[in-house]
Amino acid sequence: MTQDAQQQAPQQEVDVVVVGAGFAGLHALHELRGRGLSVRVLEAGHGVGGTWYWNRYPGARCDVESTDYQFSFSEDLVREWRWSERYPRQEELLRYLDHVADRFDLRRDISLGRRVVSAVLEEEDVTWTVATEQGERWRARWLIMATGCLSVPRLPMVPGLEDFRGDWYHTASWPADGVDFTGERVAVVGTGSSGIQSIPLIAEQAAGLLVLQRTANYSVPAFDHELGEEELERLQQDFAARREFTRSSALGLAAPADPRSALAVSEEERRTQYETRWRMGGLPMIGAFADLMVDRAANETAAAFFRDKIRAKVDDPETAEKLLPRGYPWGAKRVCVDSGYYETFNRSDVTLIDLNEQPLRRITPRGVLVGETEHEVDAIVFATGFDAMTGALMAIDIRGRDGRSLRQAWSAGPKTYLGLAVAGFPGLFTVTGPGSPSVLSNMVVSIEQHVEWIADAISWSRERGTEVFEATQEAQEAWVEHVNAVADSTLFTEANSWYLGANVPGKPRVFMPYAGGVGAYRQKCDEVAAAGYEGFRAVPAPGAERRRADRSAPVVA
Ligand code: N01
Repeated sequence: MTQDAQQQAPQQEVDVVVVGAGFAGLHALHELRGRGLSVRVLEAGHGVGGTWYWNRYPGARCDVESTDYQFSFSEDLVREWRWSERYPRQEELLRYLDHVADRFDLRRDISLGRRVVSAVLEEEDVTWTVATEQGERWRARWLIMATGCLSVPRLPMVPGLEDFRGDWYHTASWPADGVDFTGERVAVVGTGSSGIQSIPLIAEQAAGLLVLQRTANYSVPAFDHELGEEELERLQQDFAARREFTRSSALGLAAPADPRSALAVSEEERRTQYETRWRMGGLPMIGAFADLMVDRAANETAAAFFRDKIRAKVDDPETAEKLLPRGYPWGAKRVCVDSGYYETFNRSDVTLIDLNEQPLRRITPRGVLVGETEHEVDAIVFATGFDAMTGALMAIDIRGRDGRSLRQAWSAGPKTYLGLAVAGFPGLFTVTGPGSPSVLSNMVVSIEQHVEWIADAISWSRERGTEVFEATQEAQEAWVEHVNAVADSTLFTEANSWYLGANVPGKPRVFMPYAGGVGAYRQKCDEVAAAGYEGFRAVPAPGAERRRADRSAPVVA
């Protein structure tokens, strides 16, 4: 639809427009509706679920344990939902989110298949007009961008894809009815979390698999298992205490981080600690010692442990050497969690190609040209990641004060106050935005904290008759400086990761998430609220008094 046609489209009015119906959007709708606000959720997908709606590739599952990766806002929901495995599969997460949408009668306020293309502030009465590609326009005082951090898939800039005669897929926009690779020769490009999860399963099905690796990653085994009745019962009973713990933890995970330095213990003790954490499976490895992400020597002890593990798992020493991560600190790229990834390279029908030795030059009609060799394949899977954290926001033409766009405001990298608000964009909030712990944390814990904080802020503002508030430039500058200072004190900035936007050509190199920890961040947000939303200024919104008088009694969902 053209911009002119969009401007002509009839307008509907609500208190809040929420963009996205994943974990964040669903929770925002439930929370705000419960406070008596009218809400419309606009979702591009044809179902709810966000990341779990799109990422249907084989082996897709969460690397946070199921009991910790669920909503806590309803004790009944926690009691009712029976997780089947330690790490939830995509199908189960999607079923869970569908259940949440039904259980809390959320669907009546969600419009599916609506891609938001613009959000324009009308400064005079401080309202947002949000337009969809499908031709609707919604007006709202408040705009909540629950657009996800990893929701804009990236294809590599390799020539020739349009000539490829086989089928190709991106892990993050996988066909809903699945793909059958039986009898096919398949190439997977990319060895981040999505590649590492899908490669073992694709290898099992395909007639042959080529793995095209540019950067080897550190991966820890999941040691996944089905949850028996007894274990599930115990986890459910412990849920409240676990969640309380995660809220003040560094990463939003239930496994306590060890406060010791990796360098303060003997080699034997260190080895025992790594071995214990390794056997716990999954992300608790990150908390093995306190200084792994701030001290290069400490970090190297973890890297060496991983190298030994990889060598022990892979039969062919040459392949094992290629799989060893090099040139960046352990953990500076997202640590992956796998089930049988390294072991897959012991199969005779799986070949690892190191693109550092020979580059991927082009896609040909019959396959991939690596160096001077053409490898014929029937299908290509791109596990090549996302335009992370800012991609979904930049894809929308968001215009704040003086018609200034978010793209302009963030041309040198994202700038936010607390990862929640942007100066010059009154009434707009981002959930798990840049400048908040976000992708460095258990997303559900961070999403809940953000949604509840935003809902409190909106309630507070409405009670005072201001209706809208806006981050000040000074508060934003100070927060950005703090976020950068914390990042600079870590090893995160030493890898070319998507945390820094390094995977997207031309994207400003800025470390986007806040590395100060979930607990410390929550405390800061709470202090800001307790001080009357320090760093925000009230924006008088004409019509606020009238609108409040018109409002019907709160609806309790
Ligand atoms: O994406 P990635 P992802 N030629 O960006 C390679 C979350 N997640 O979808 O590192 C060749 O990590 C690229 O190589 P390099 C999780 O937060 C979670 O796997 O740029 N290769 C890299 O190997 C995760 O971190 C879960 O050198 C190219 C890969 O593609 C995030 O999503 C599961 C290339 C991309 O890896 C993103 O993970 C899945 C090119 N031109 C995802 N361009 C769980 O919960 C890129 N690559 C478990």
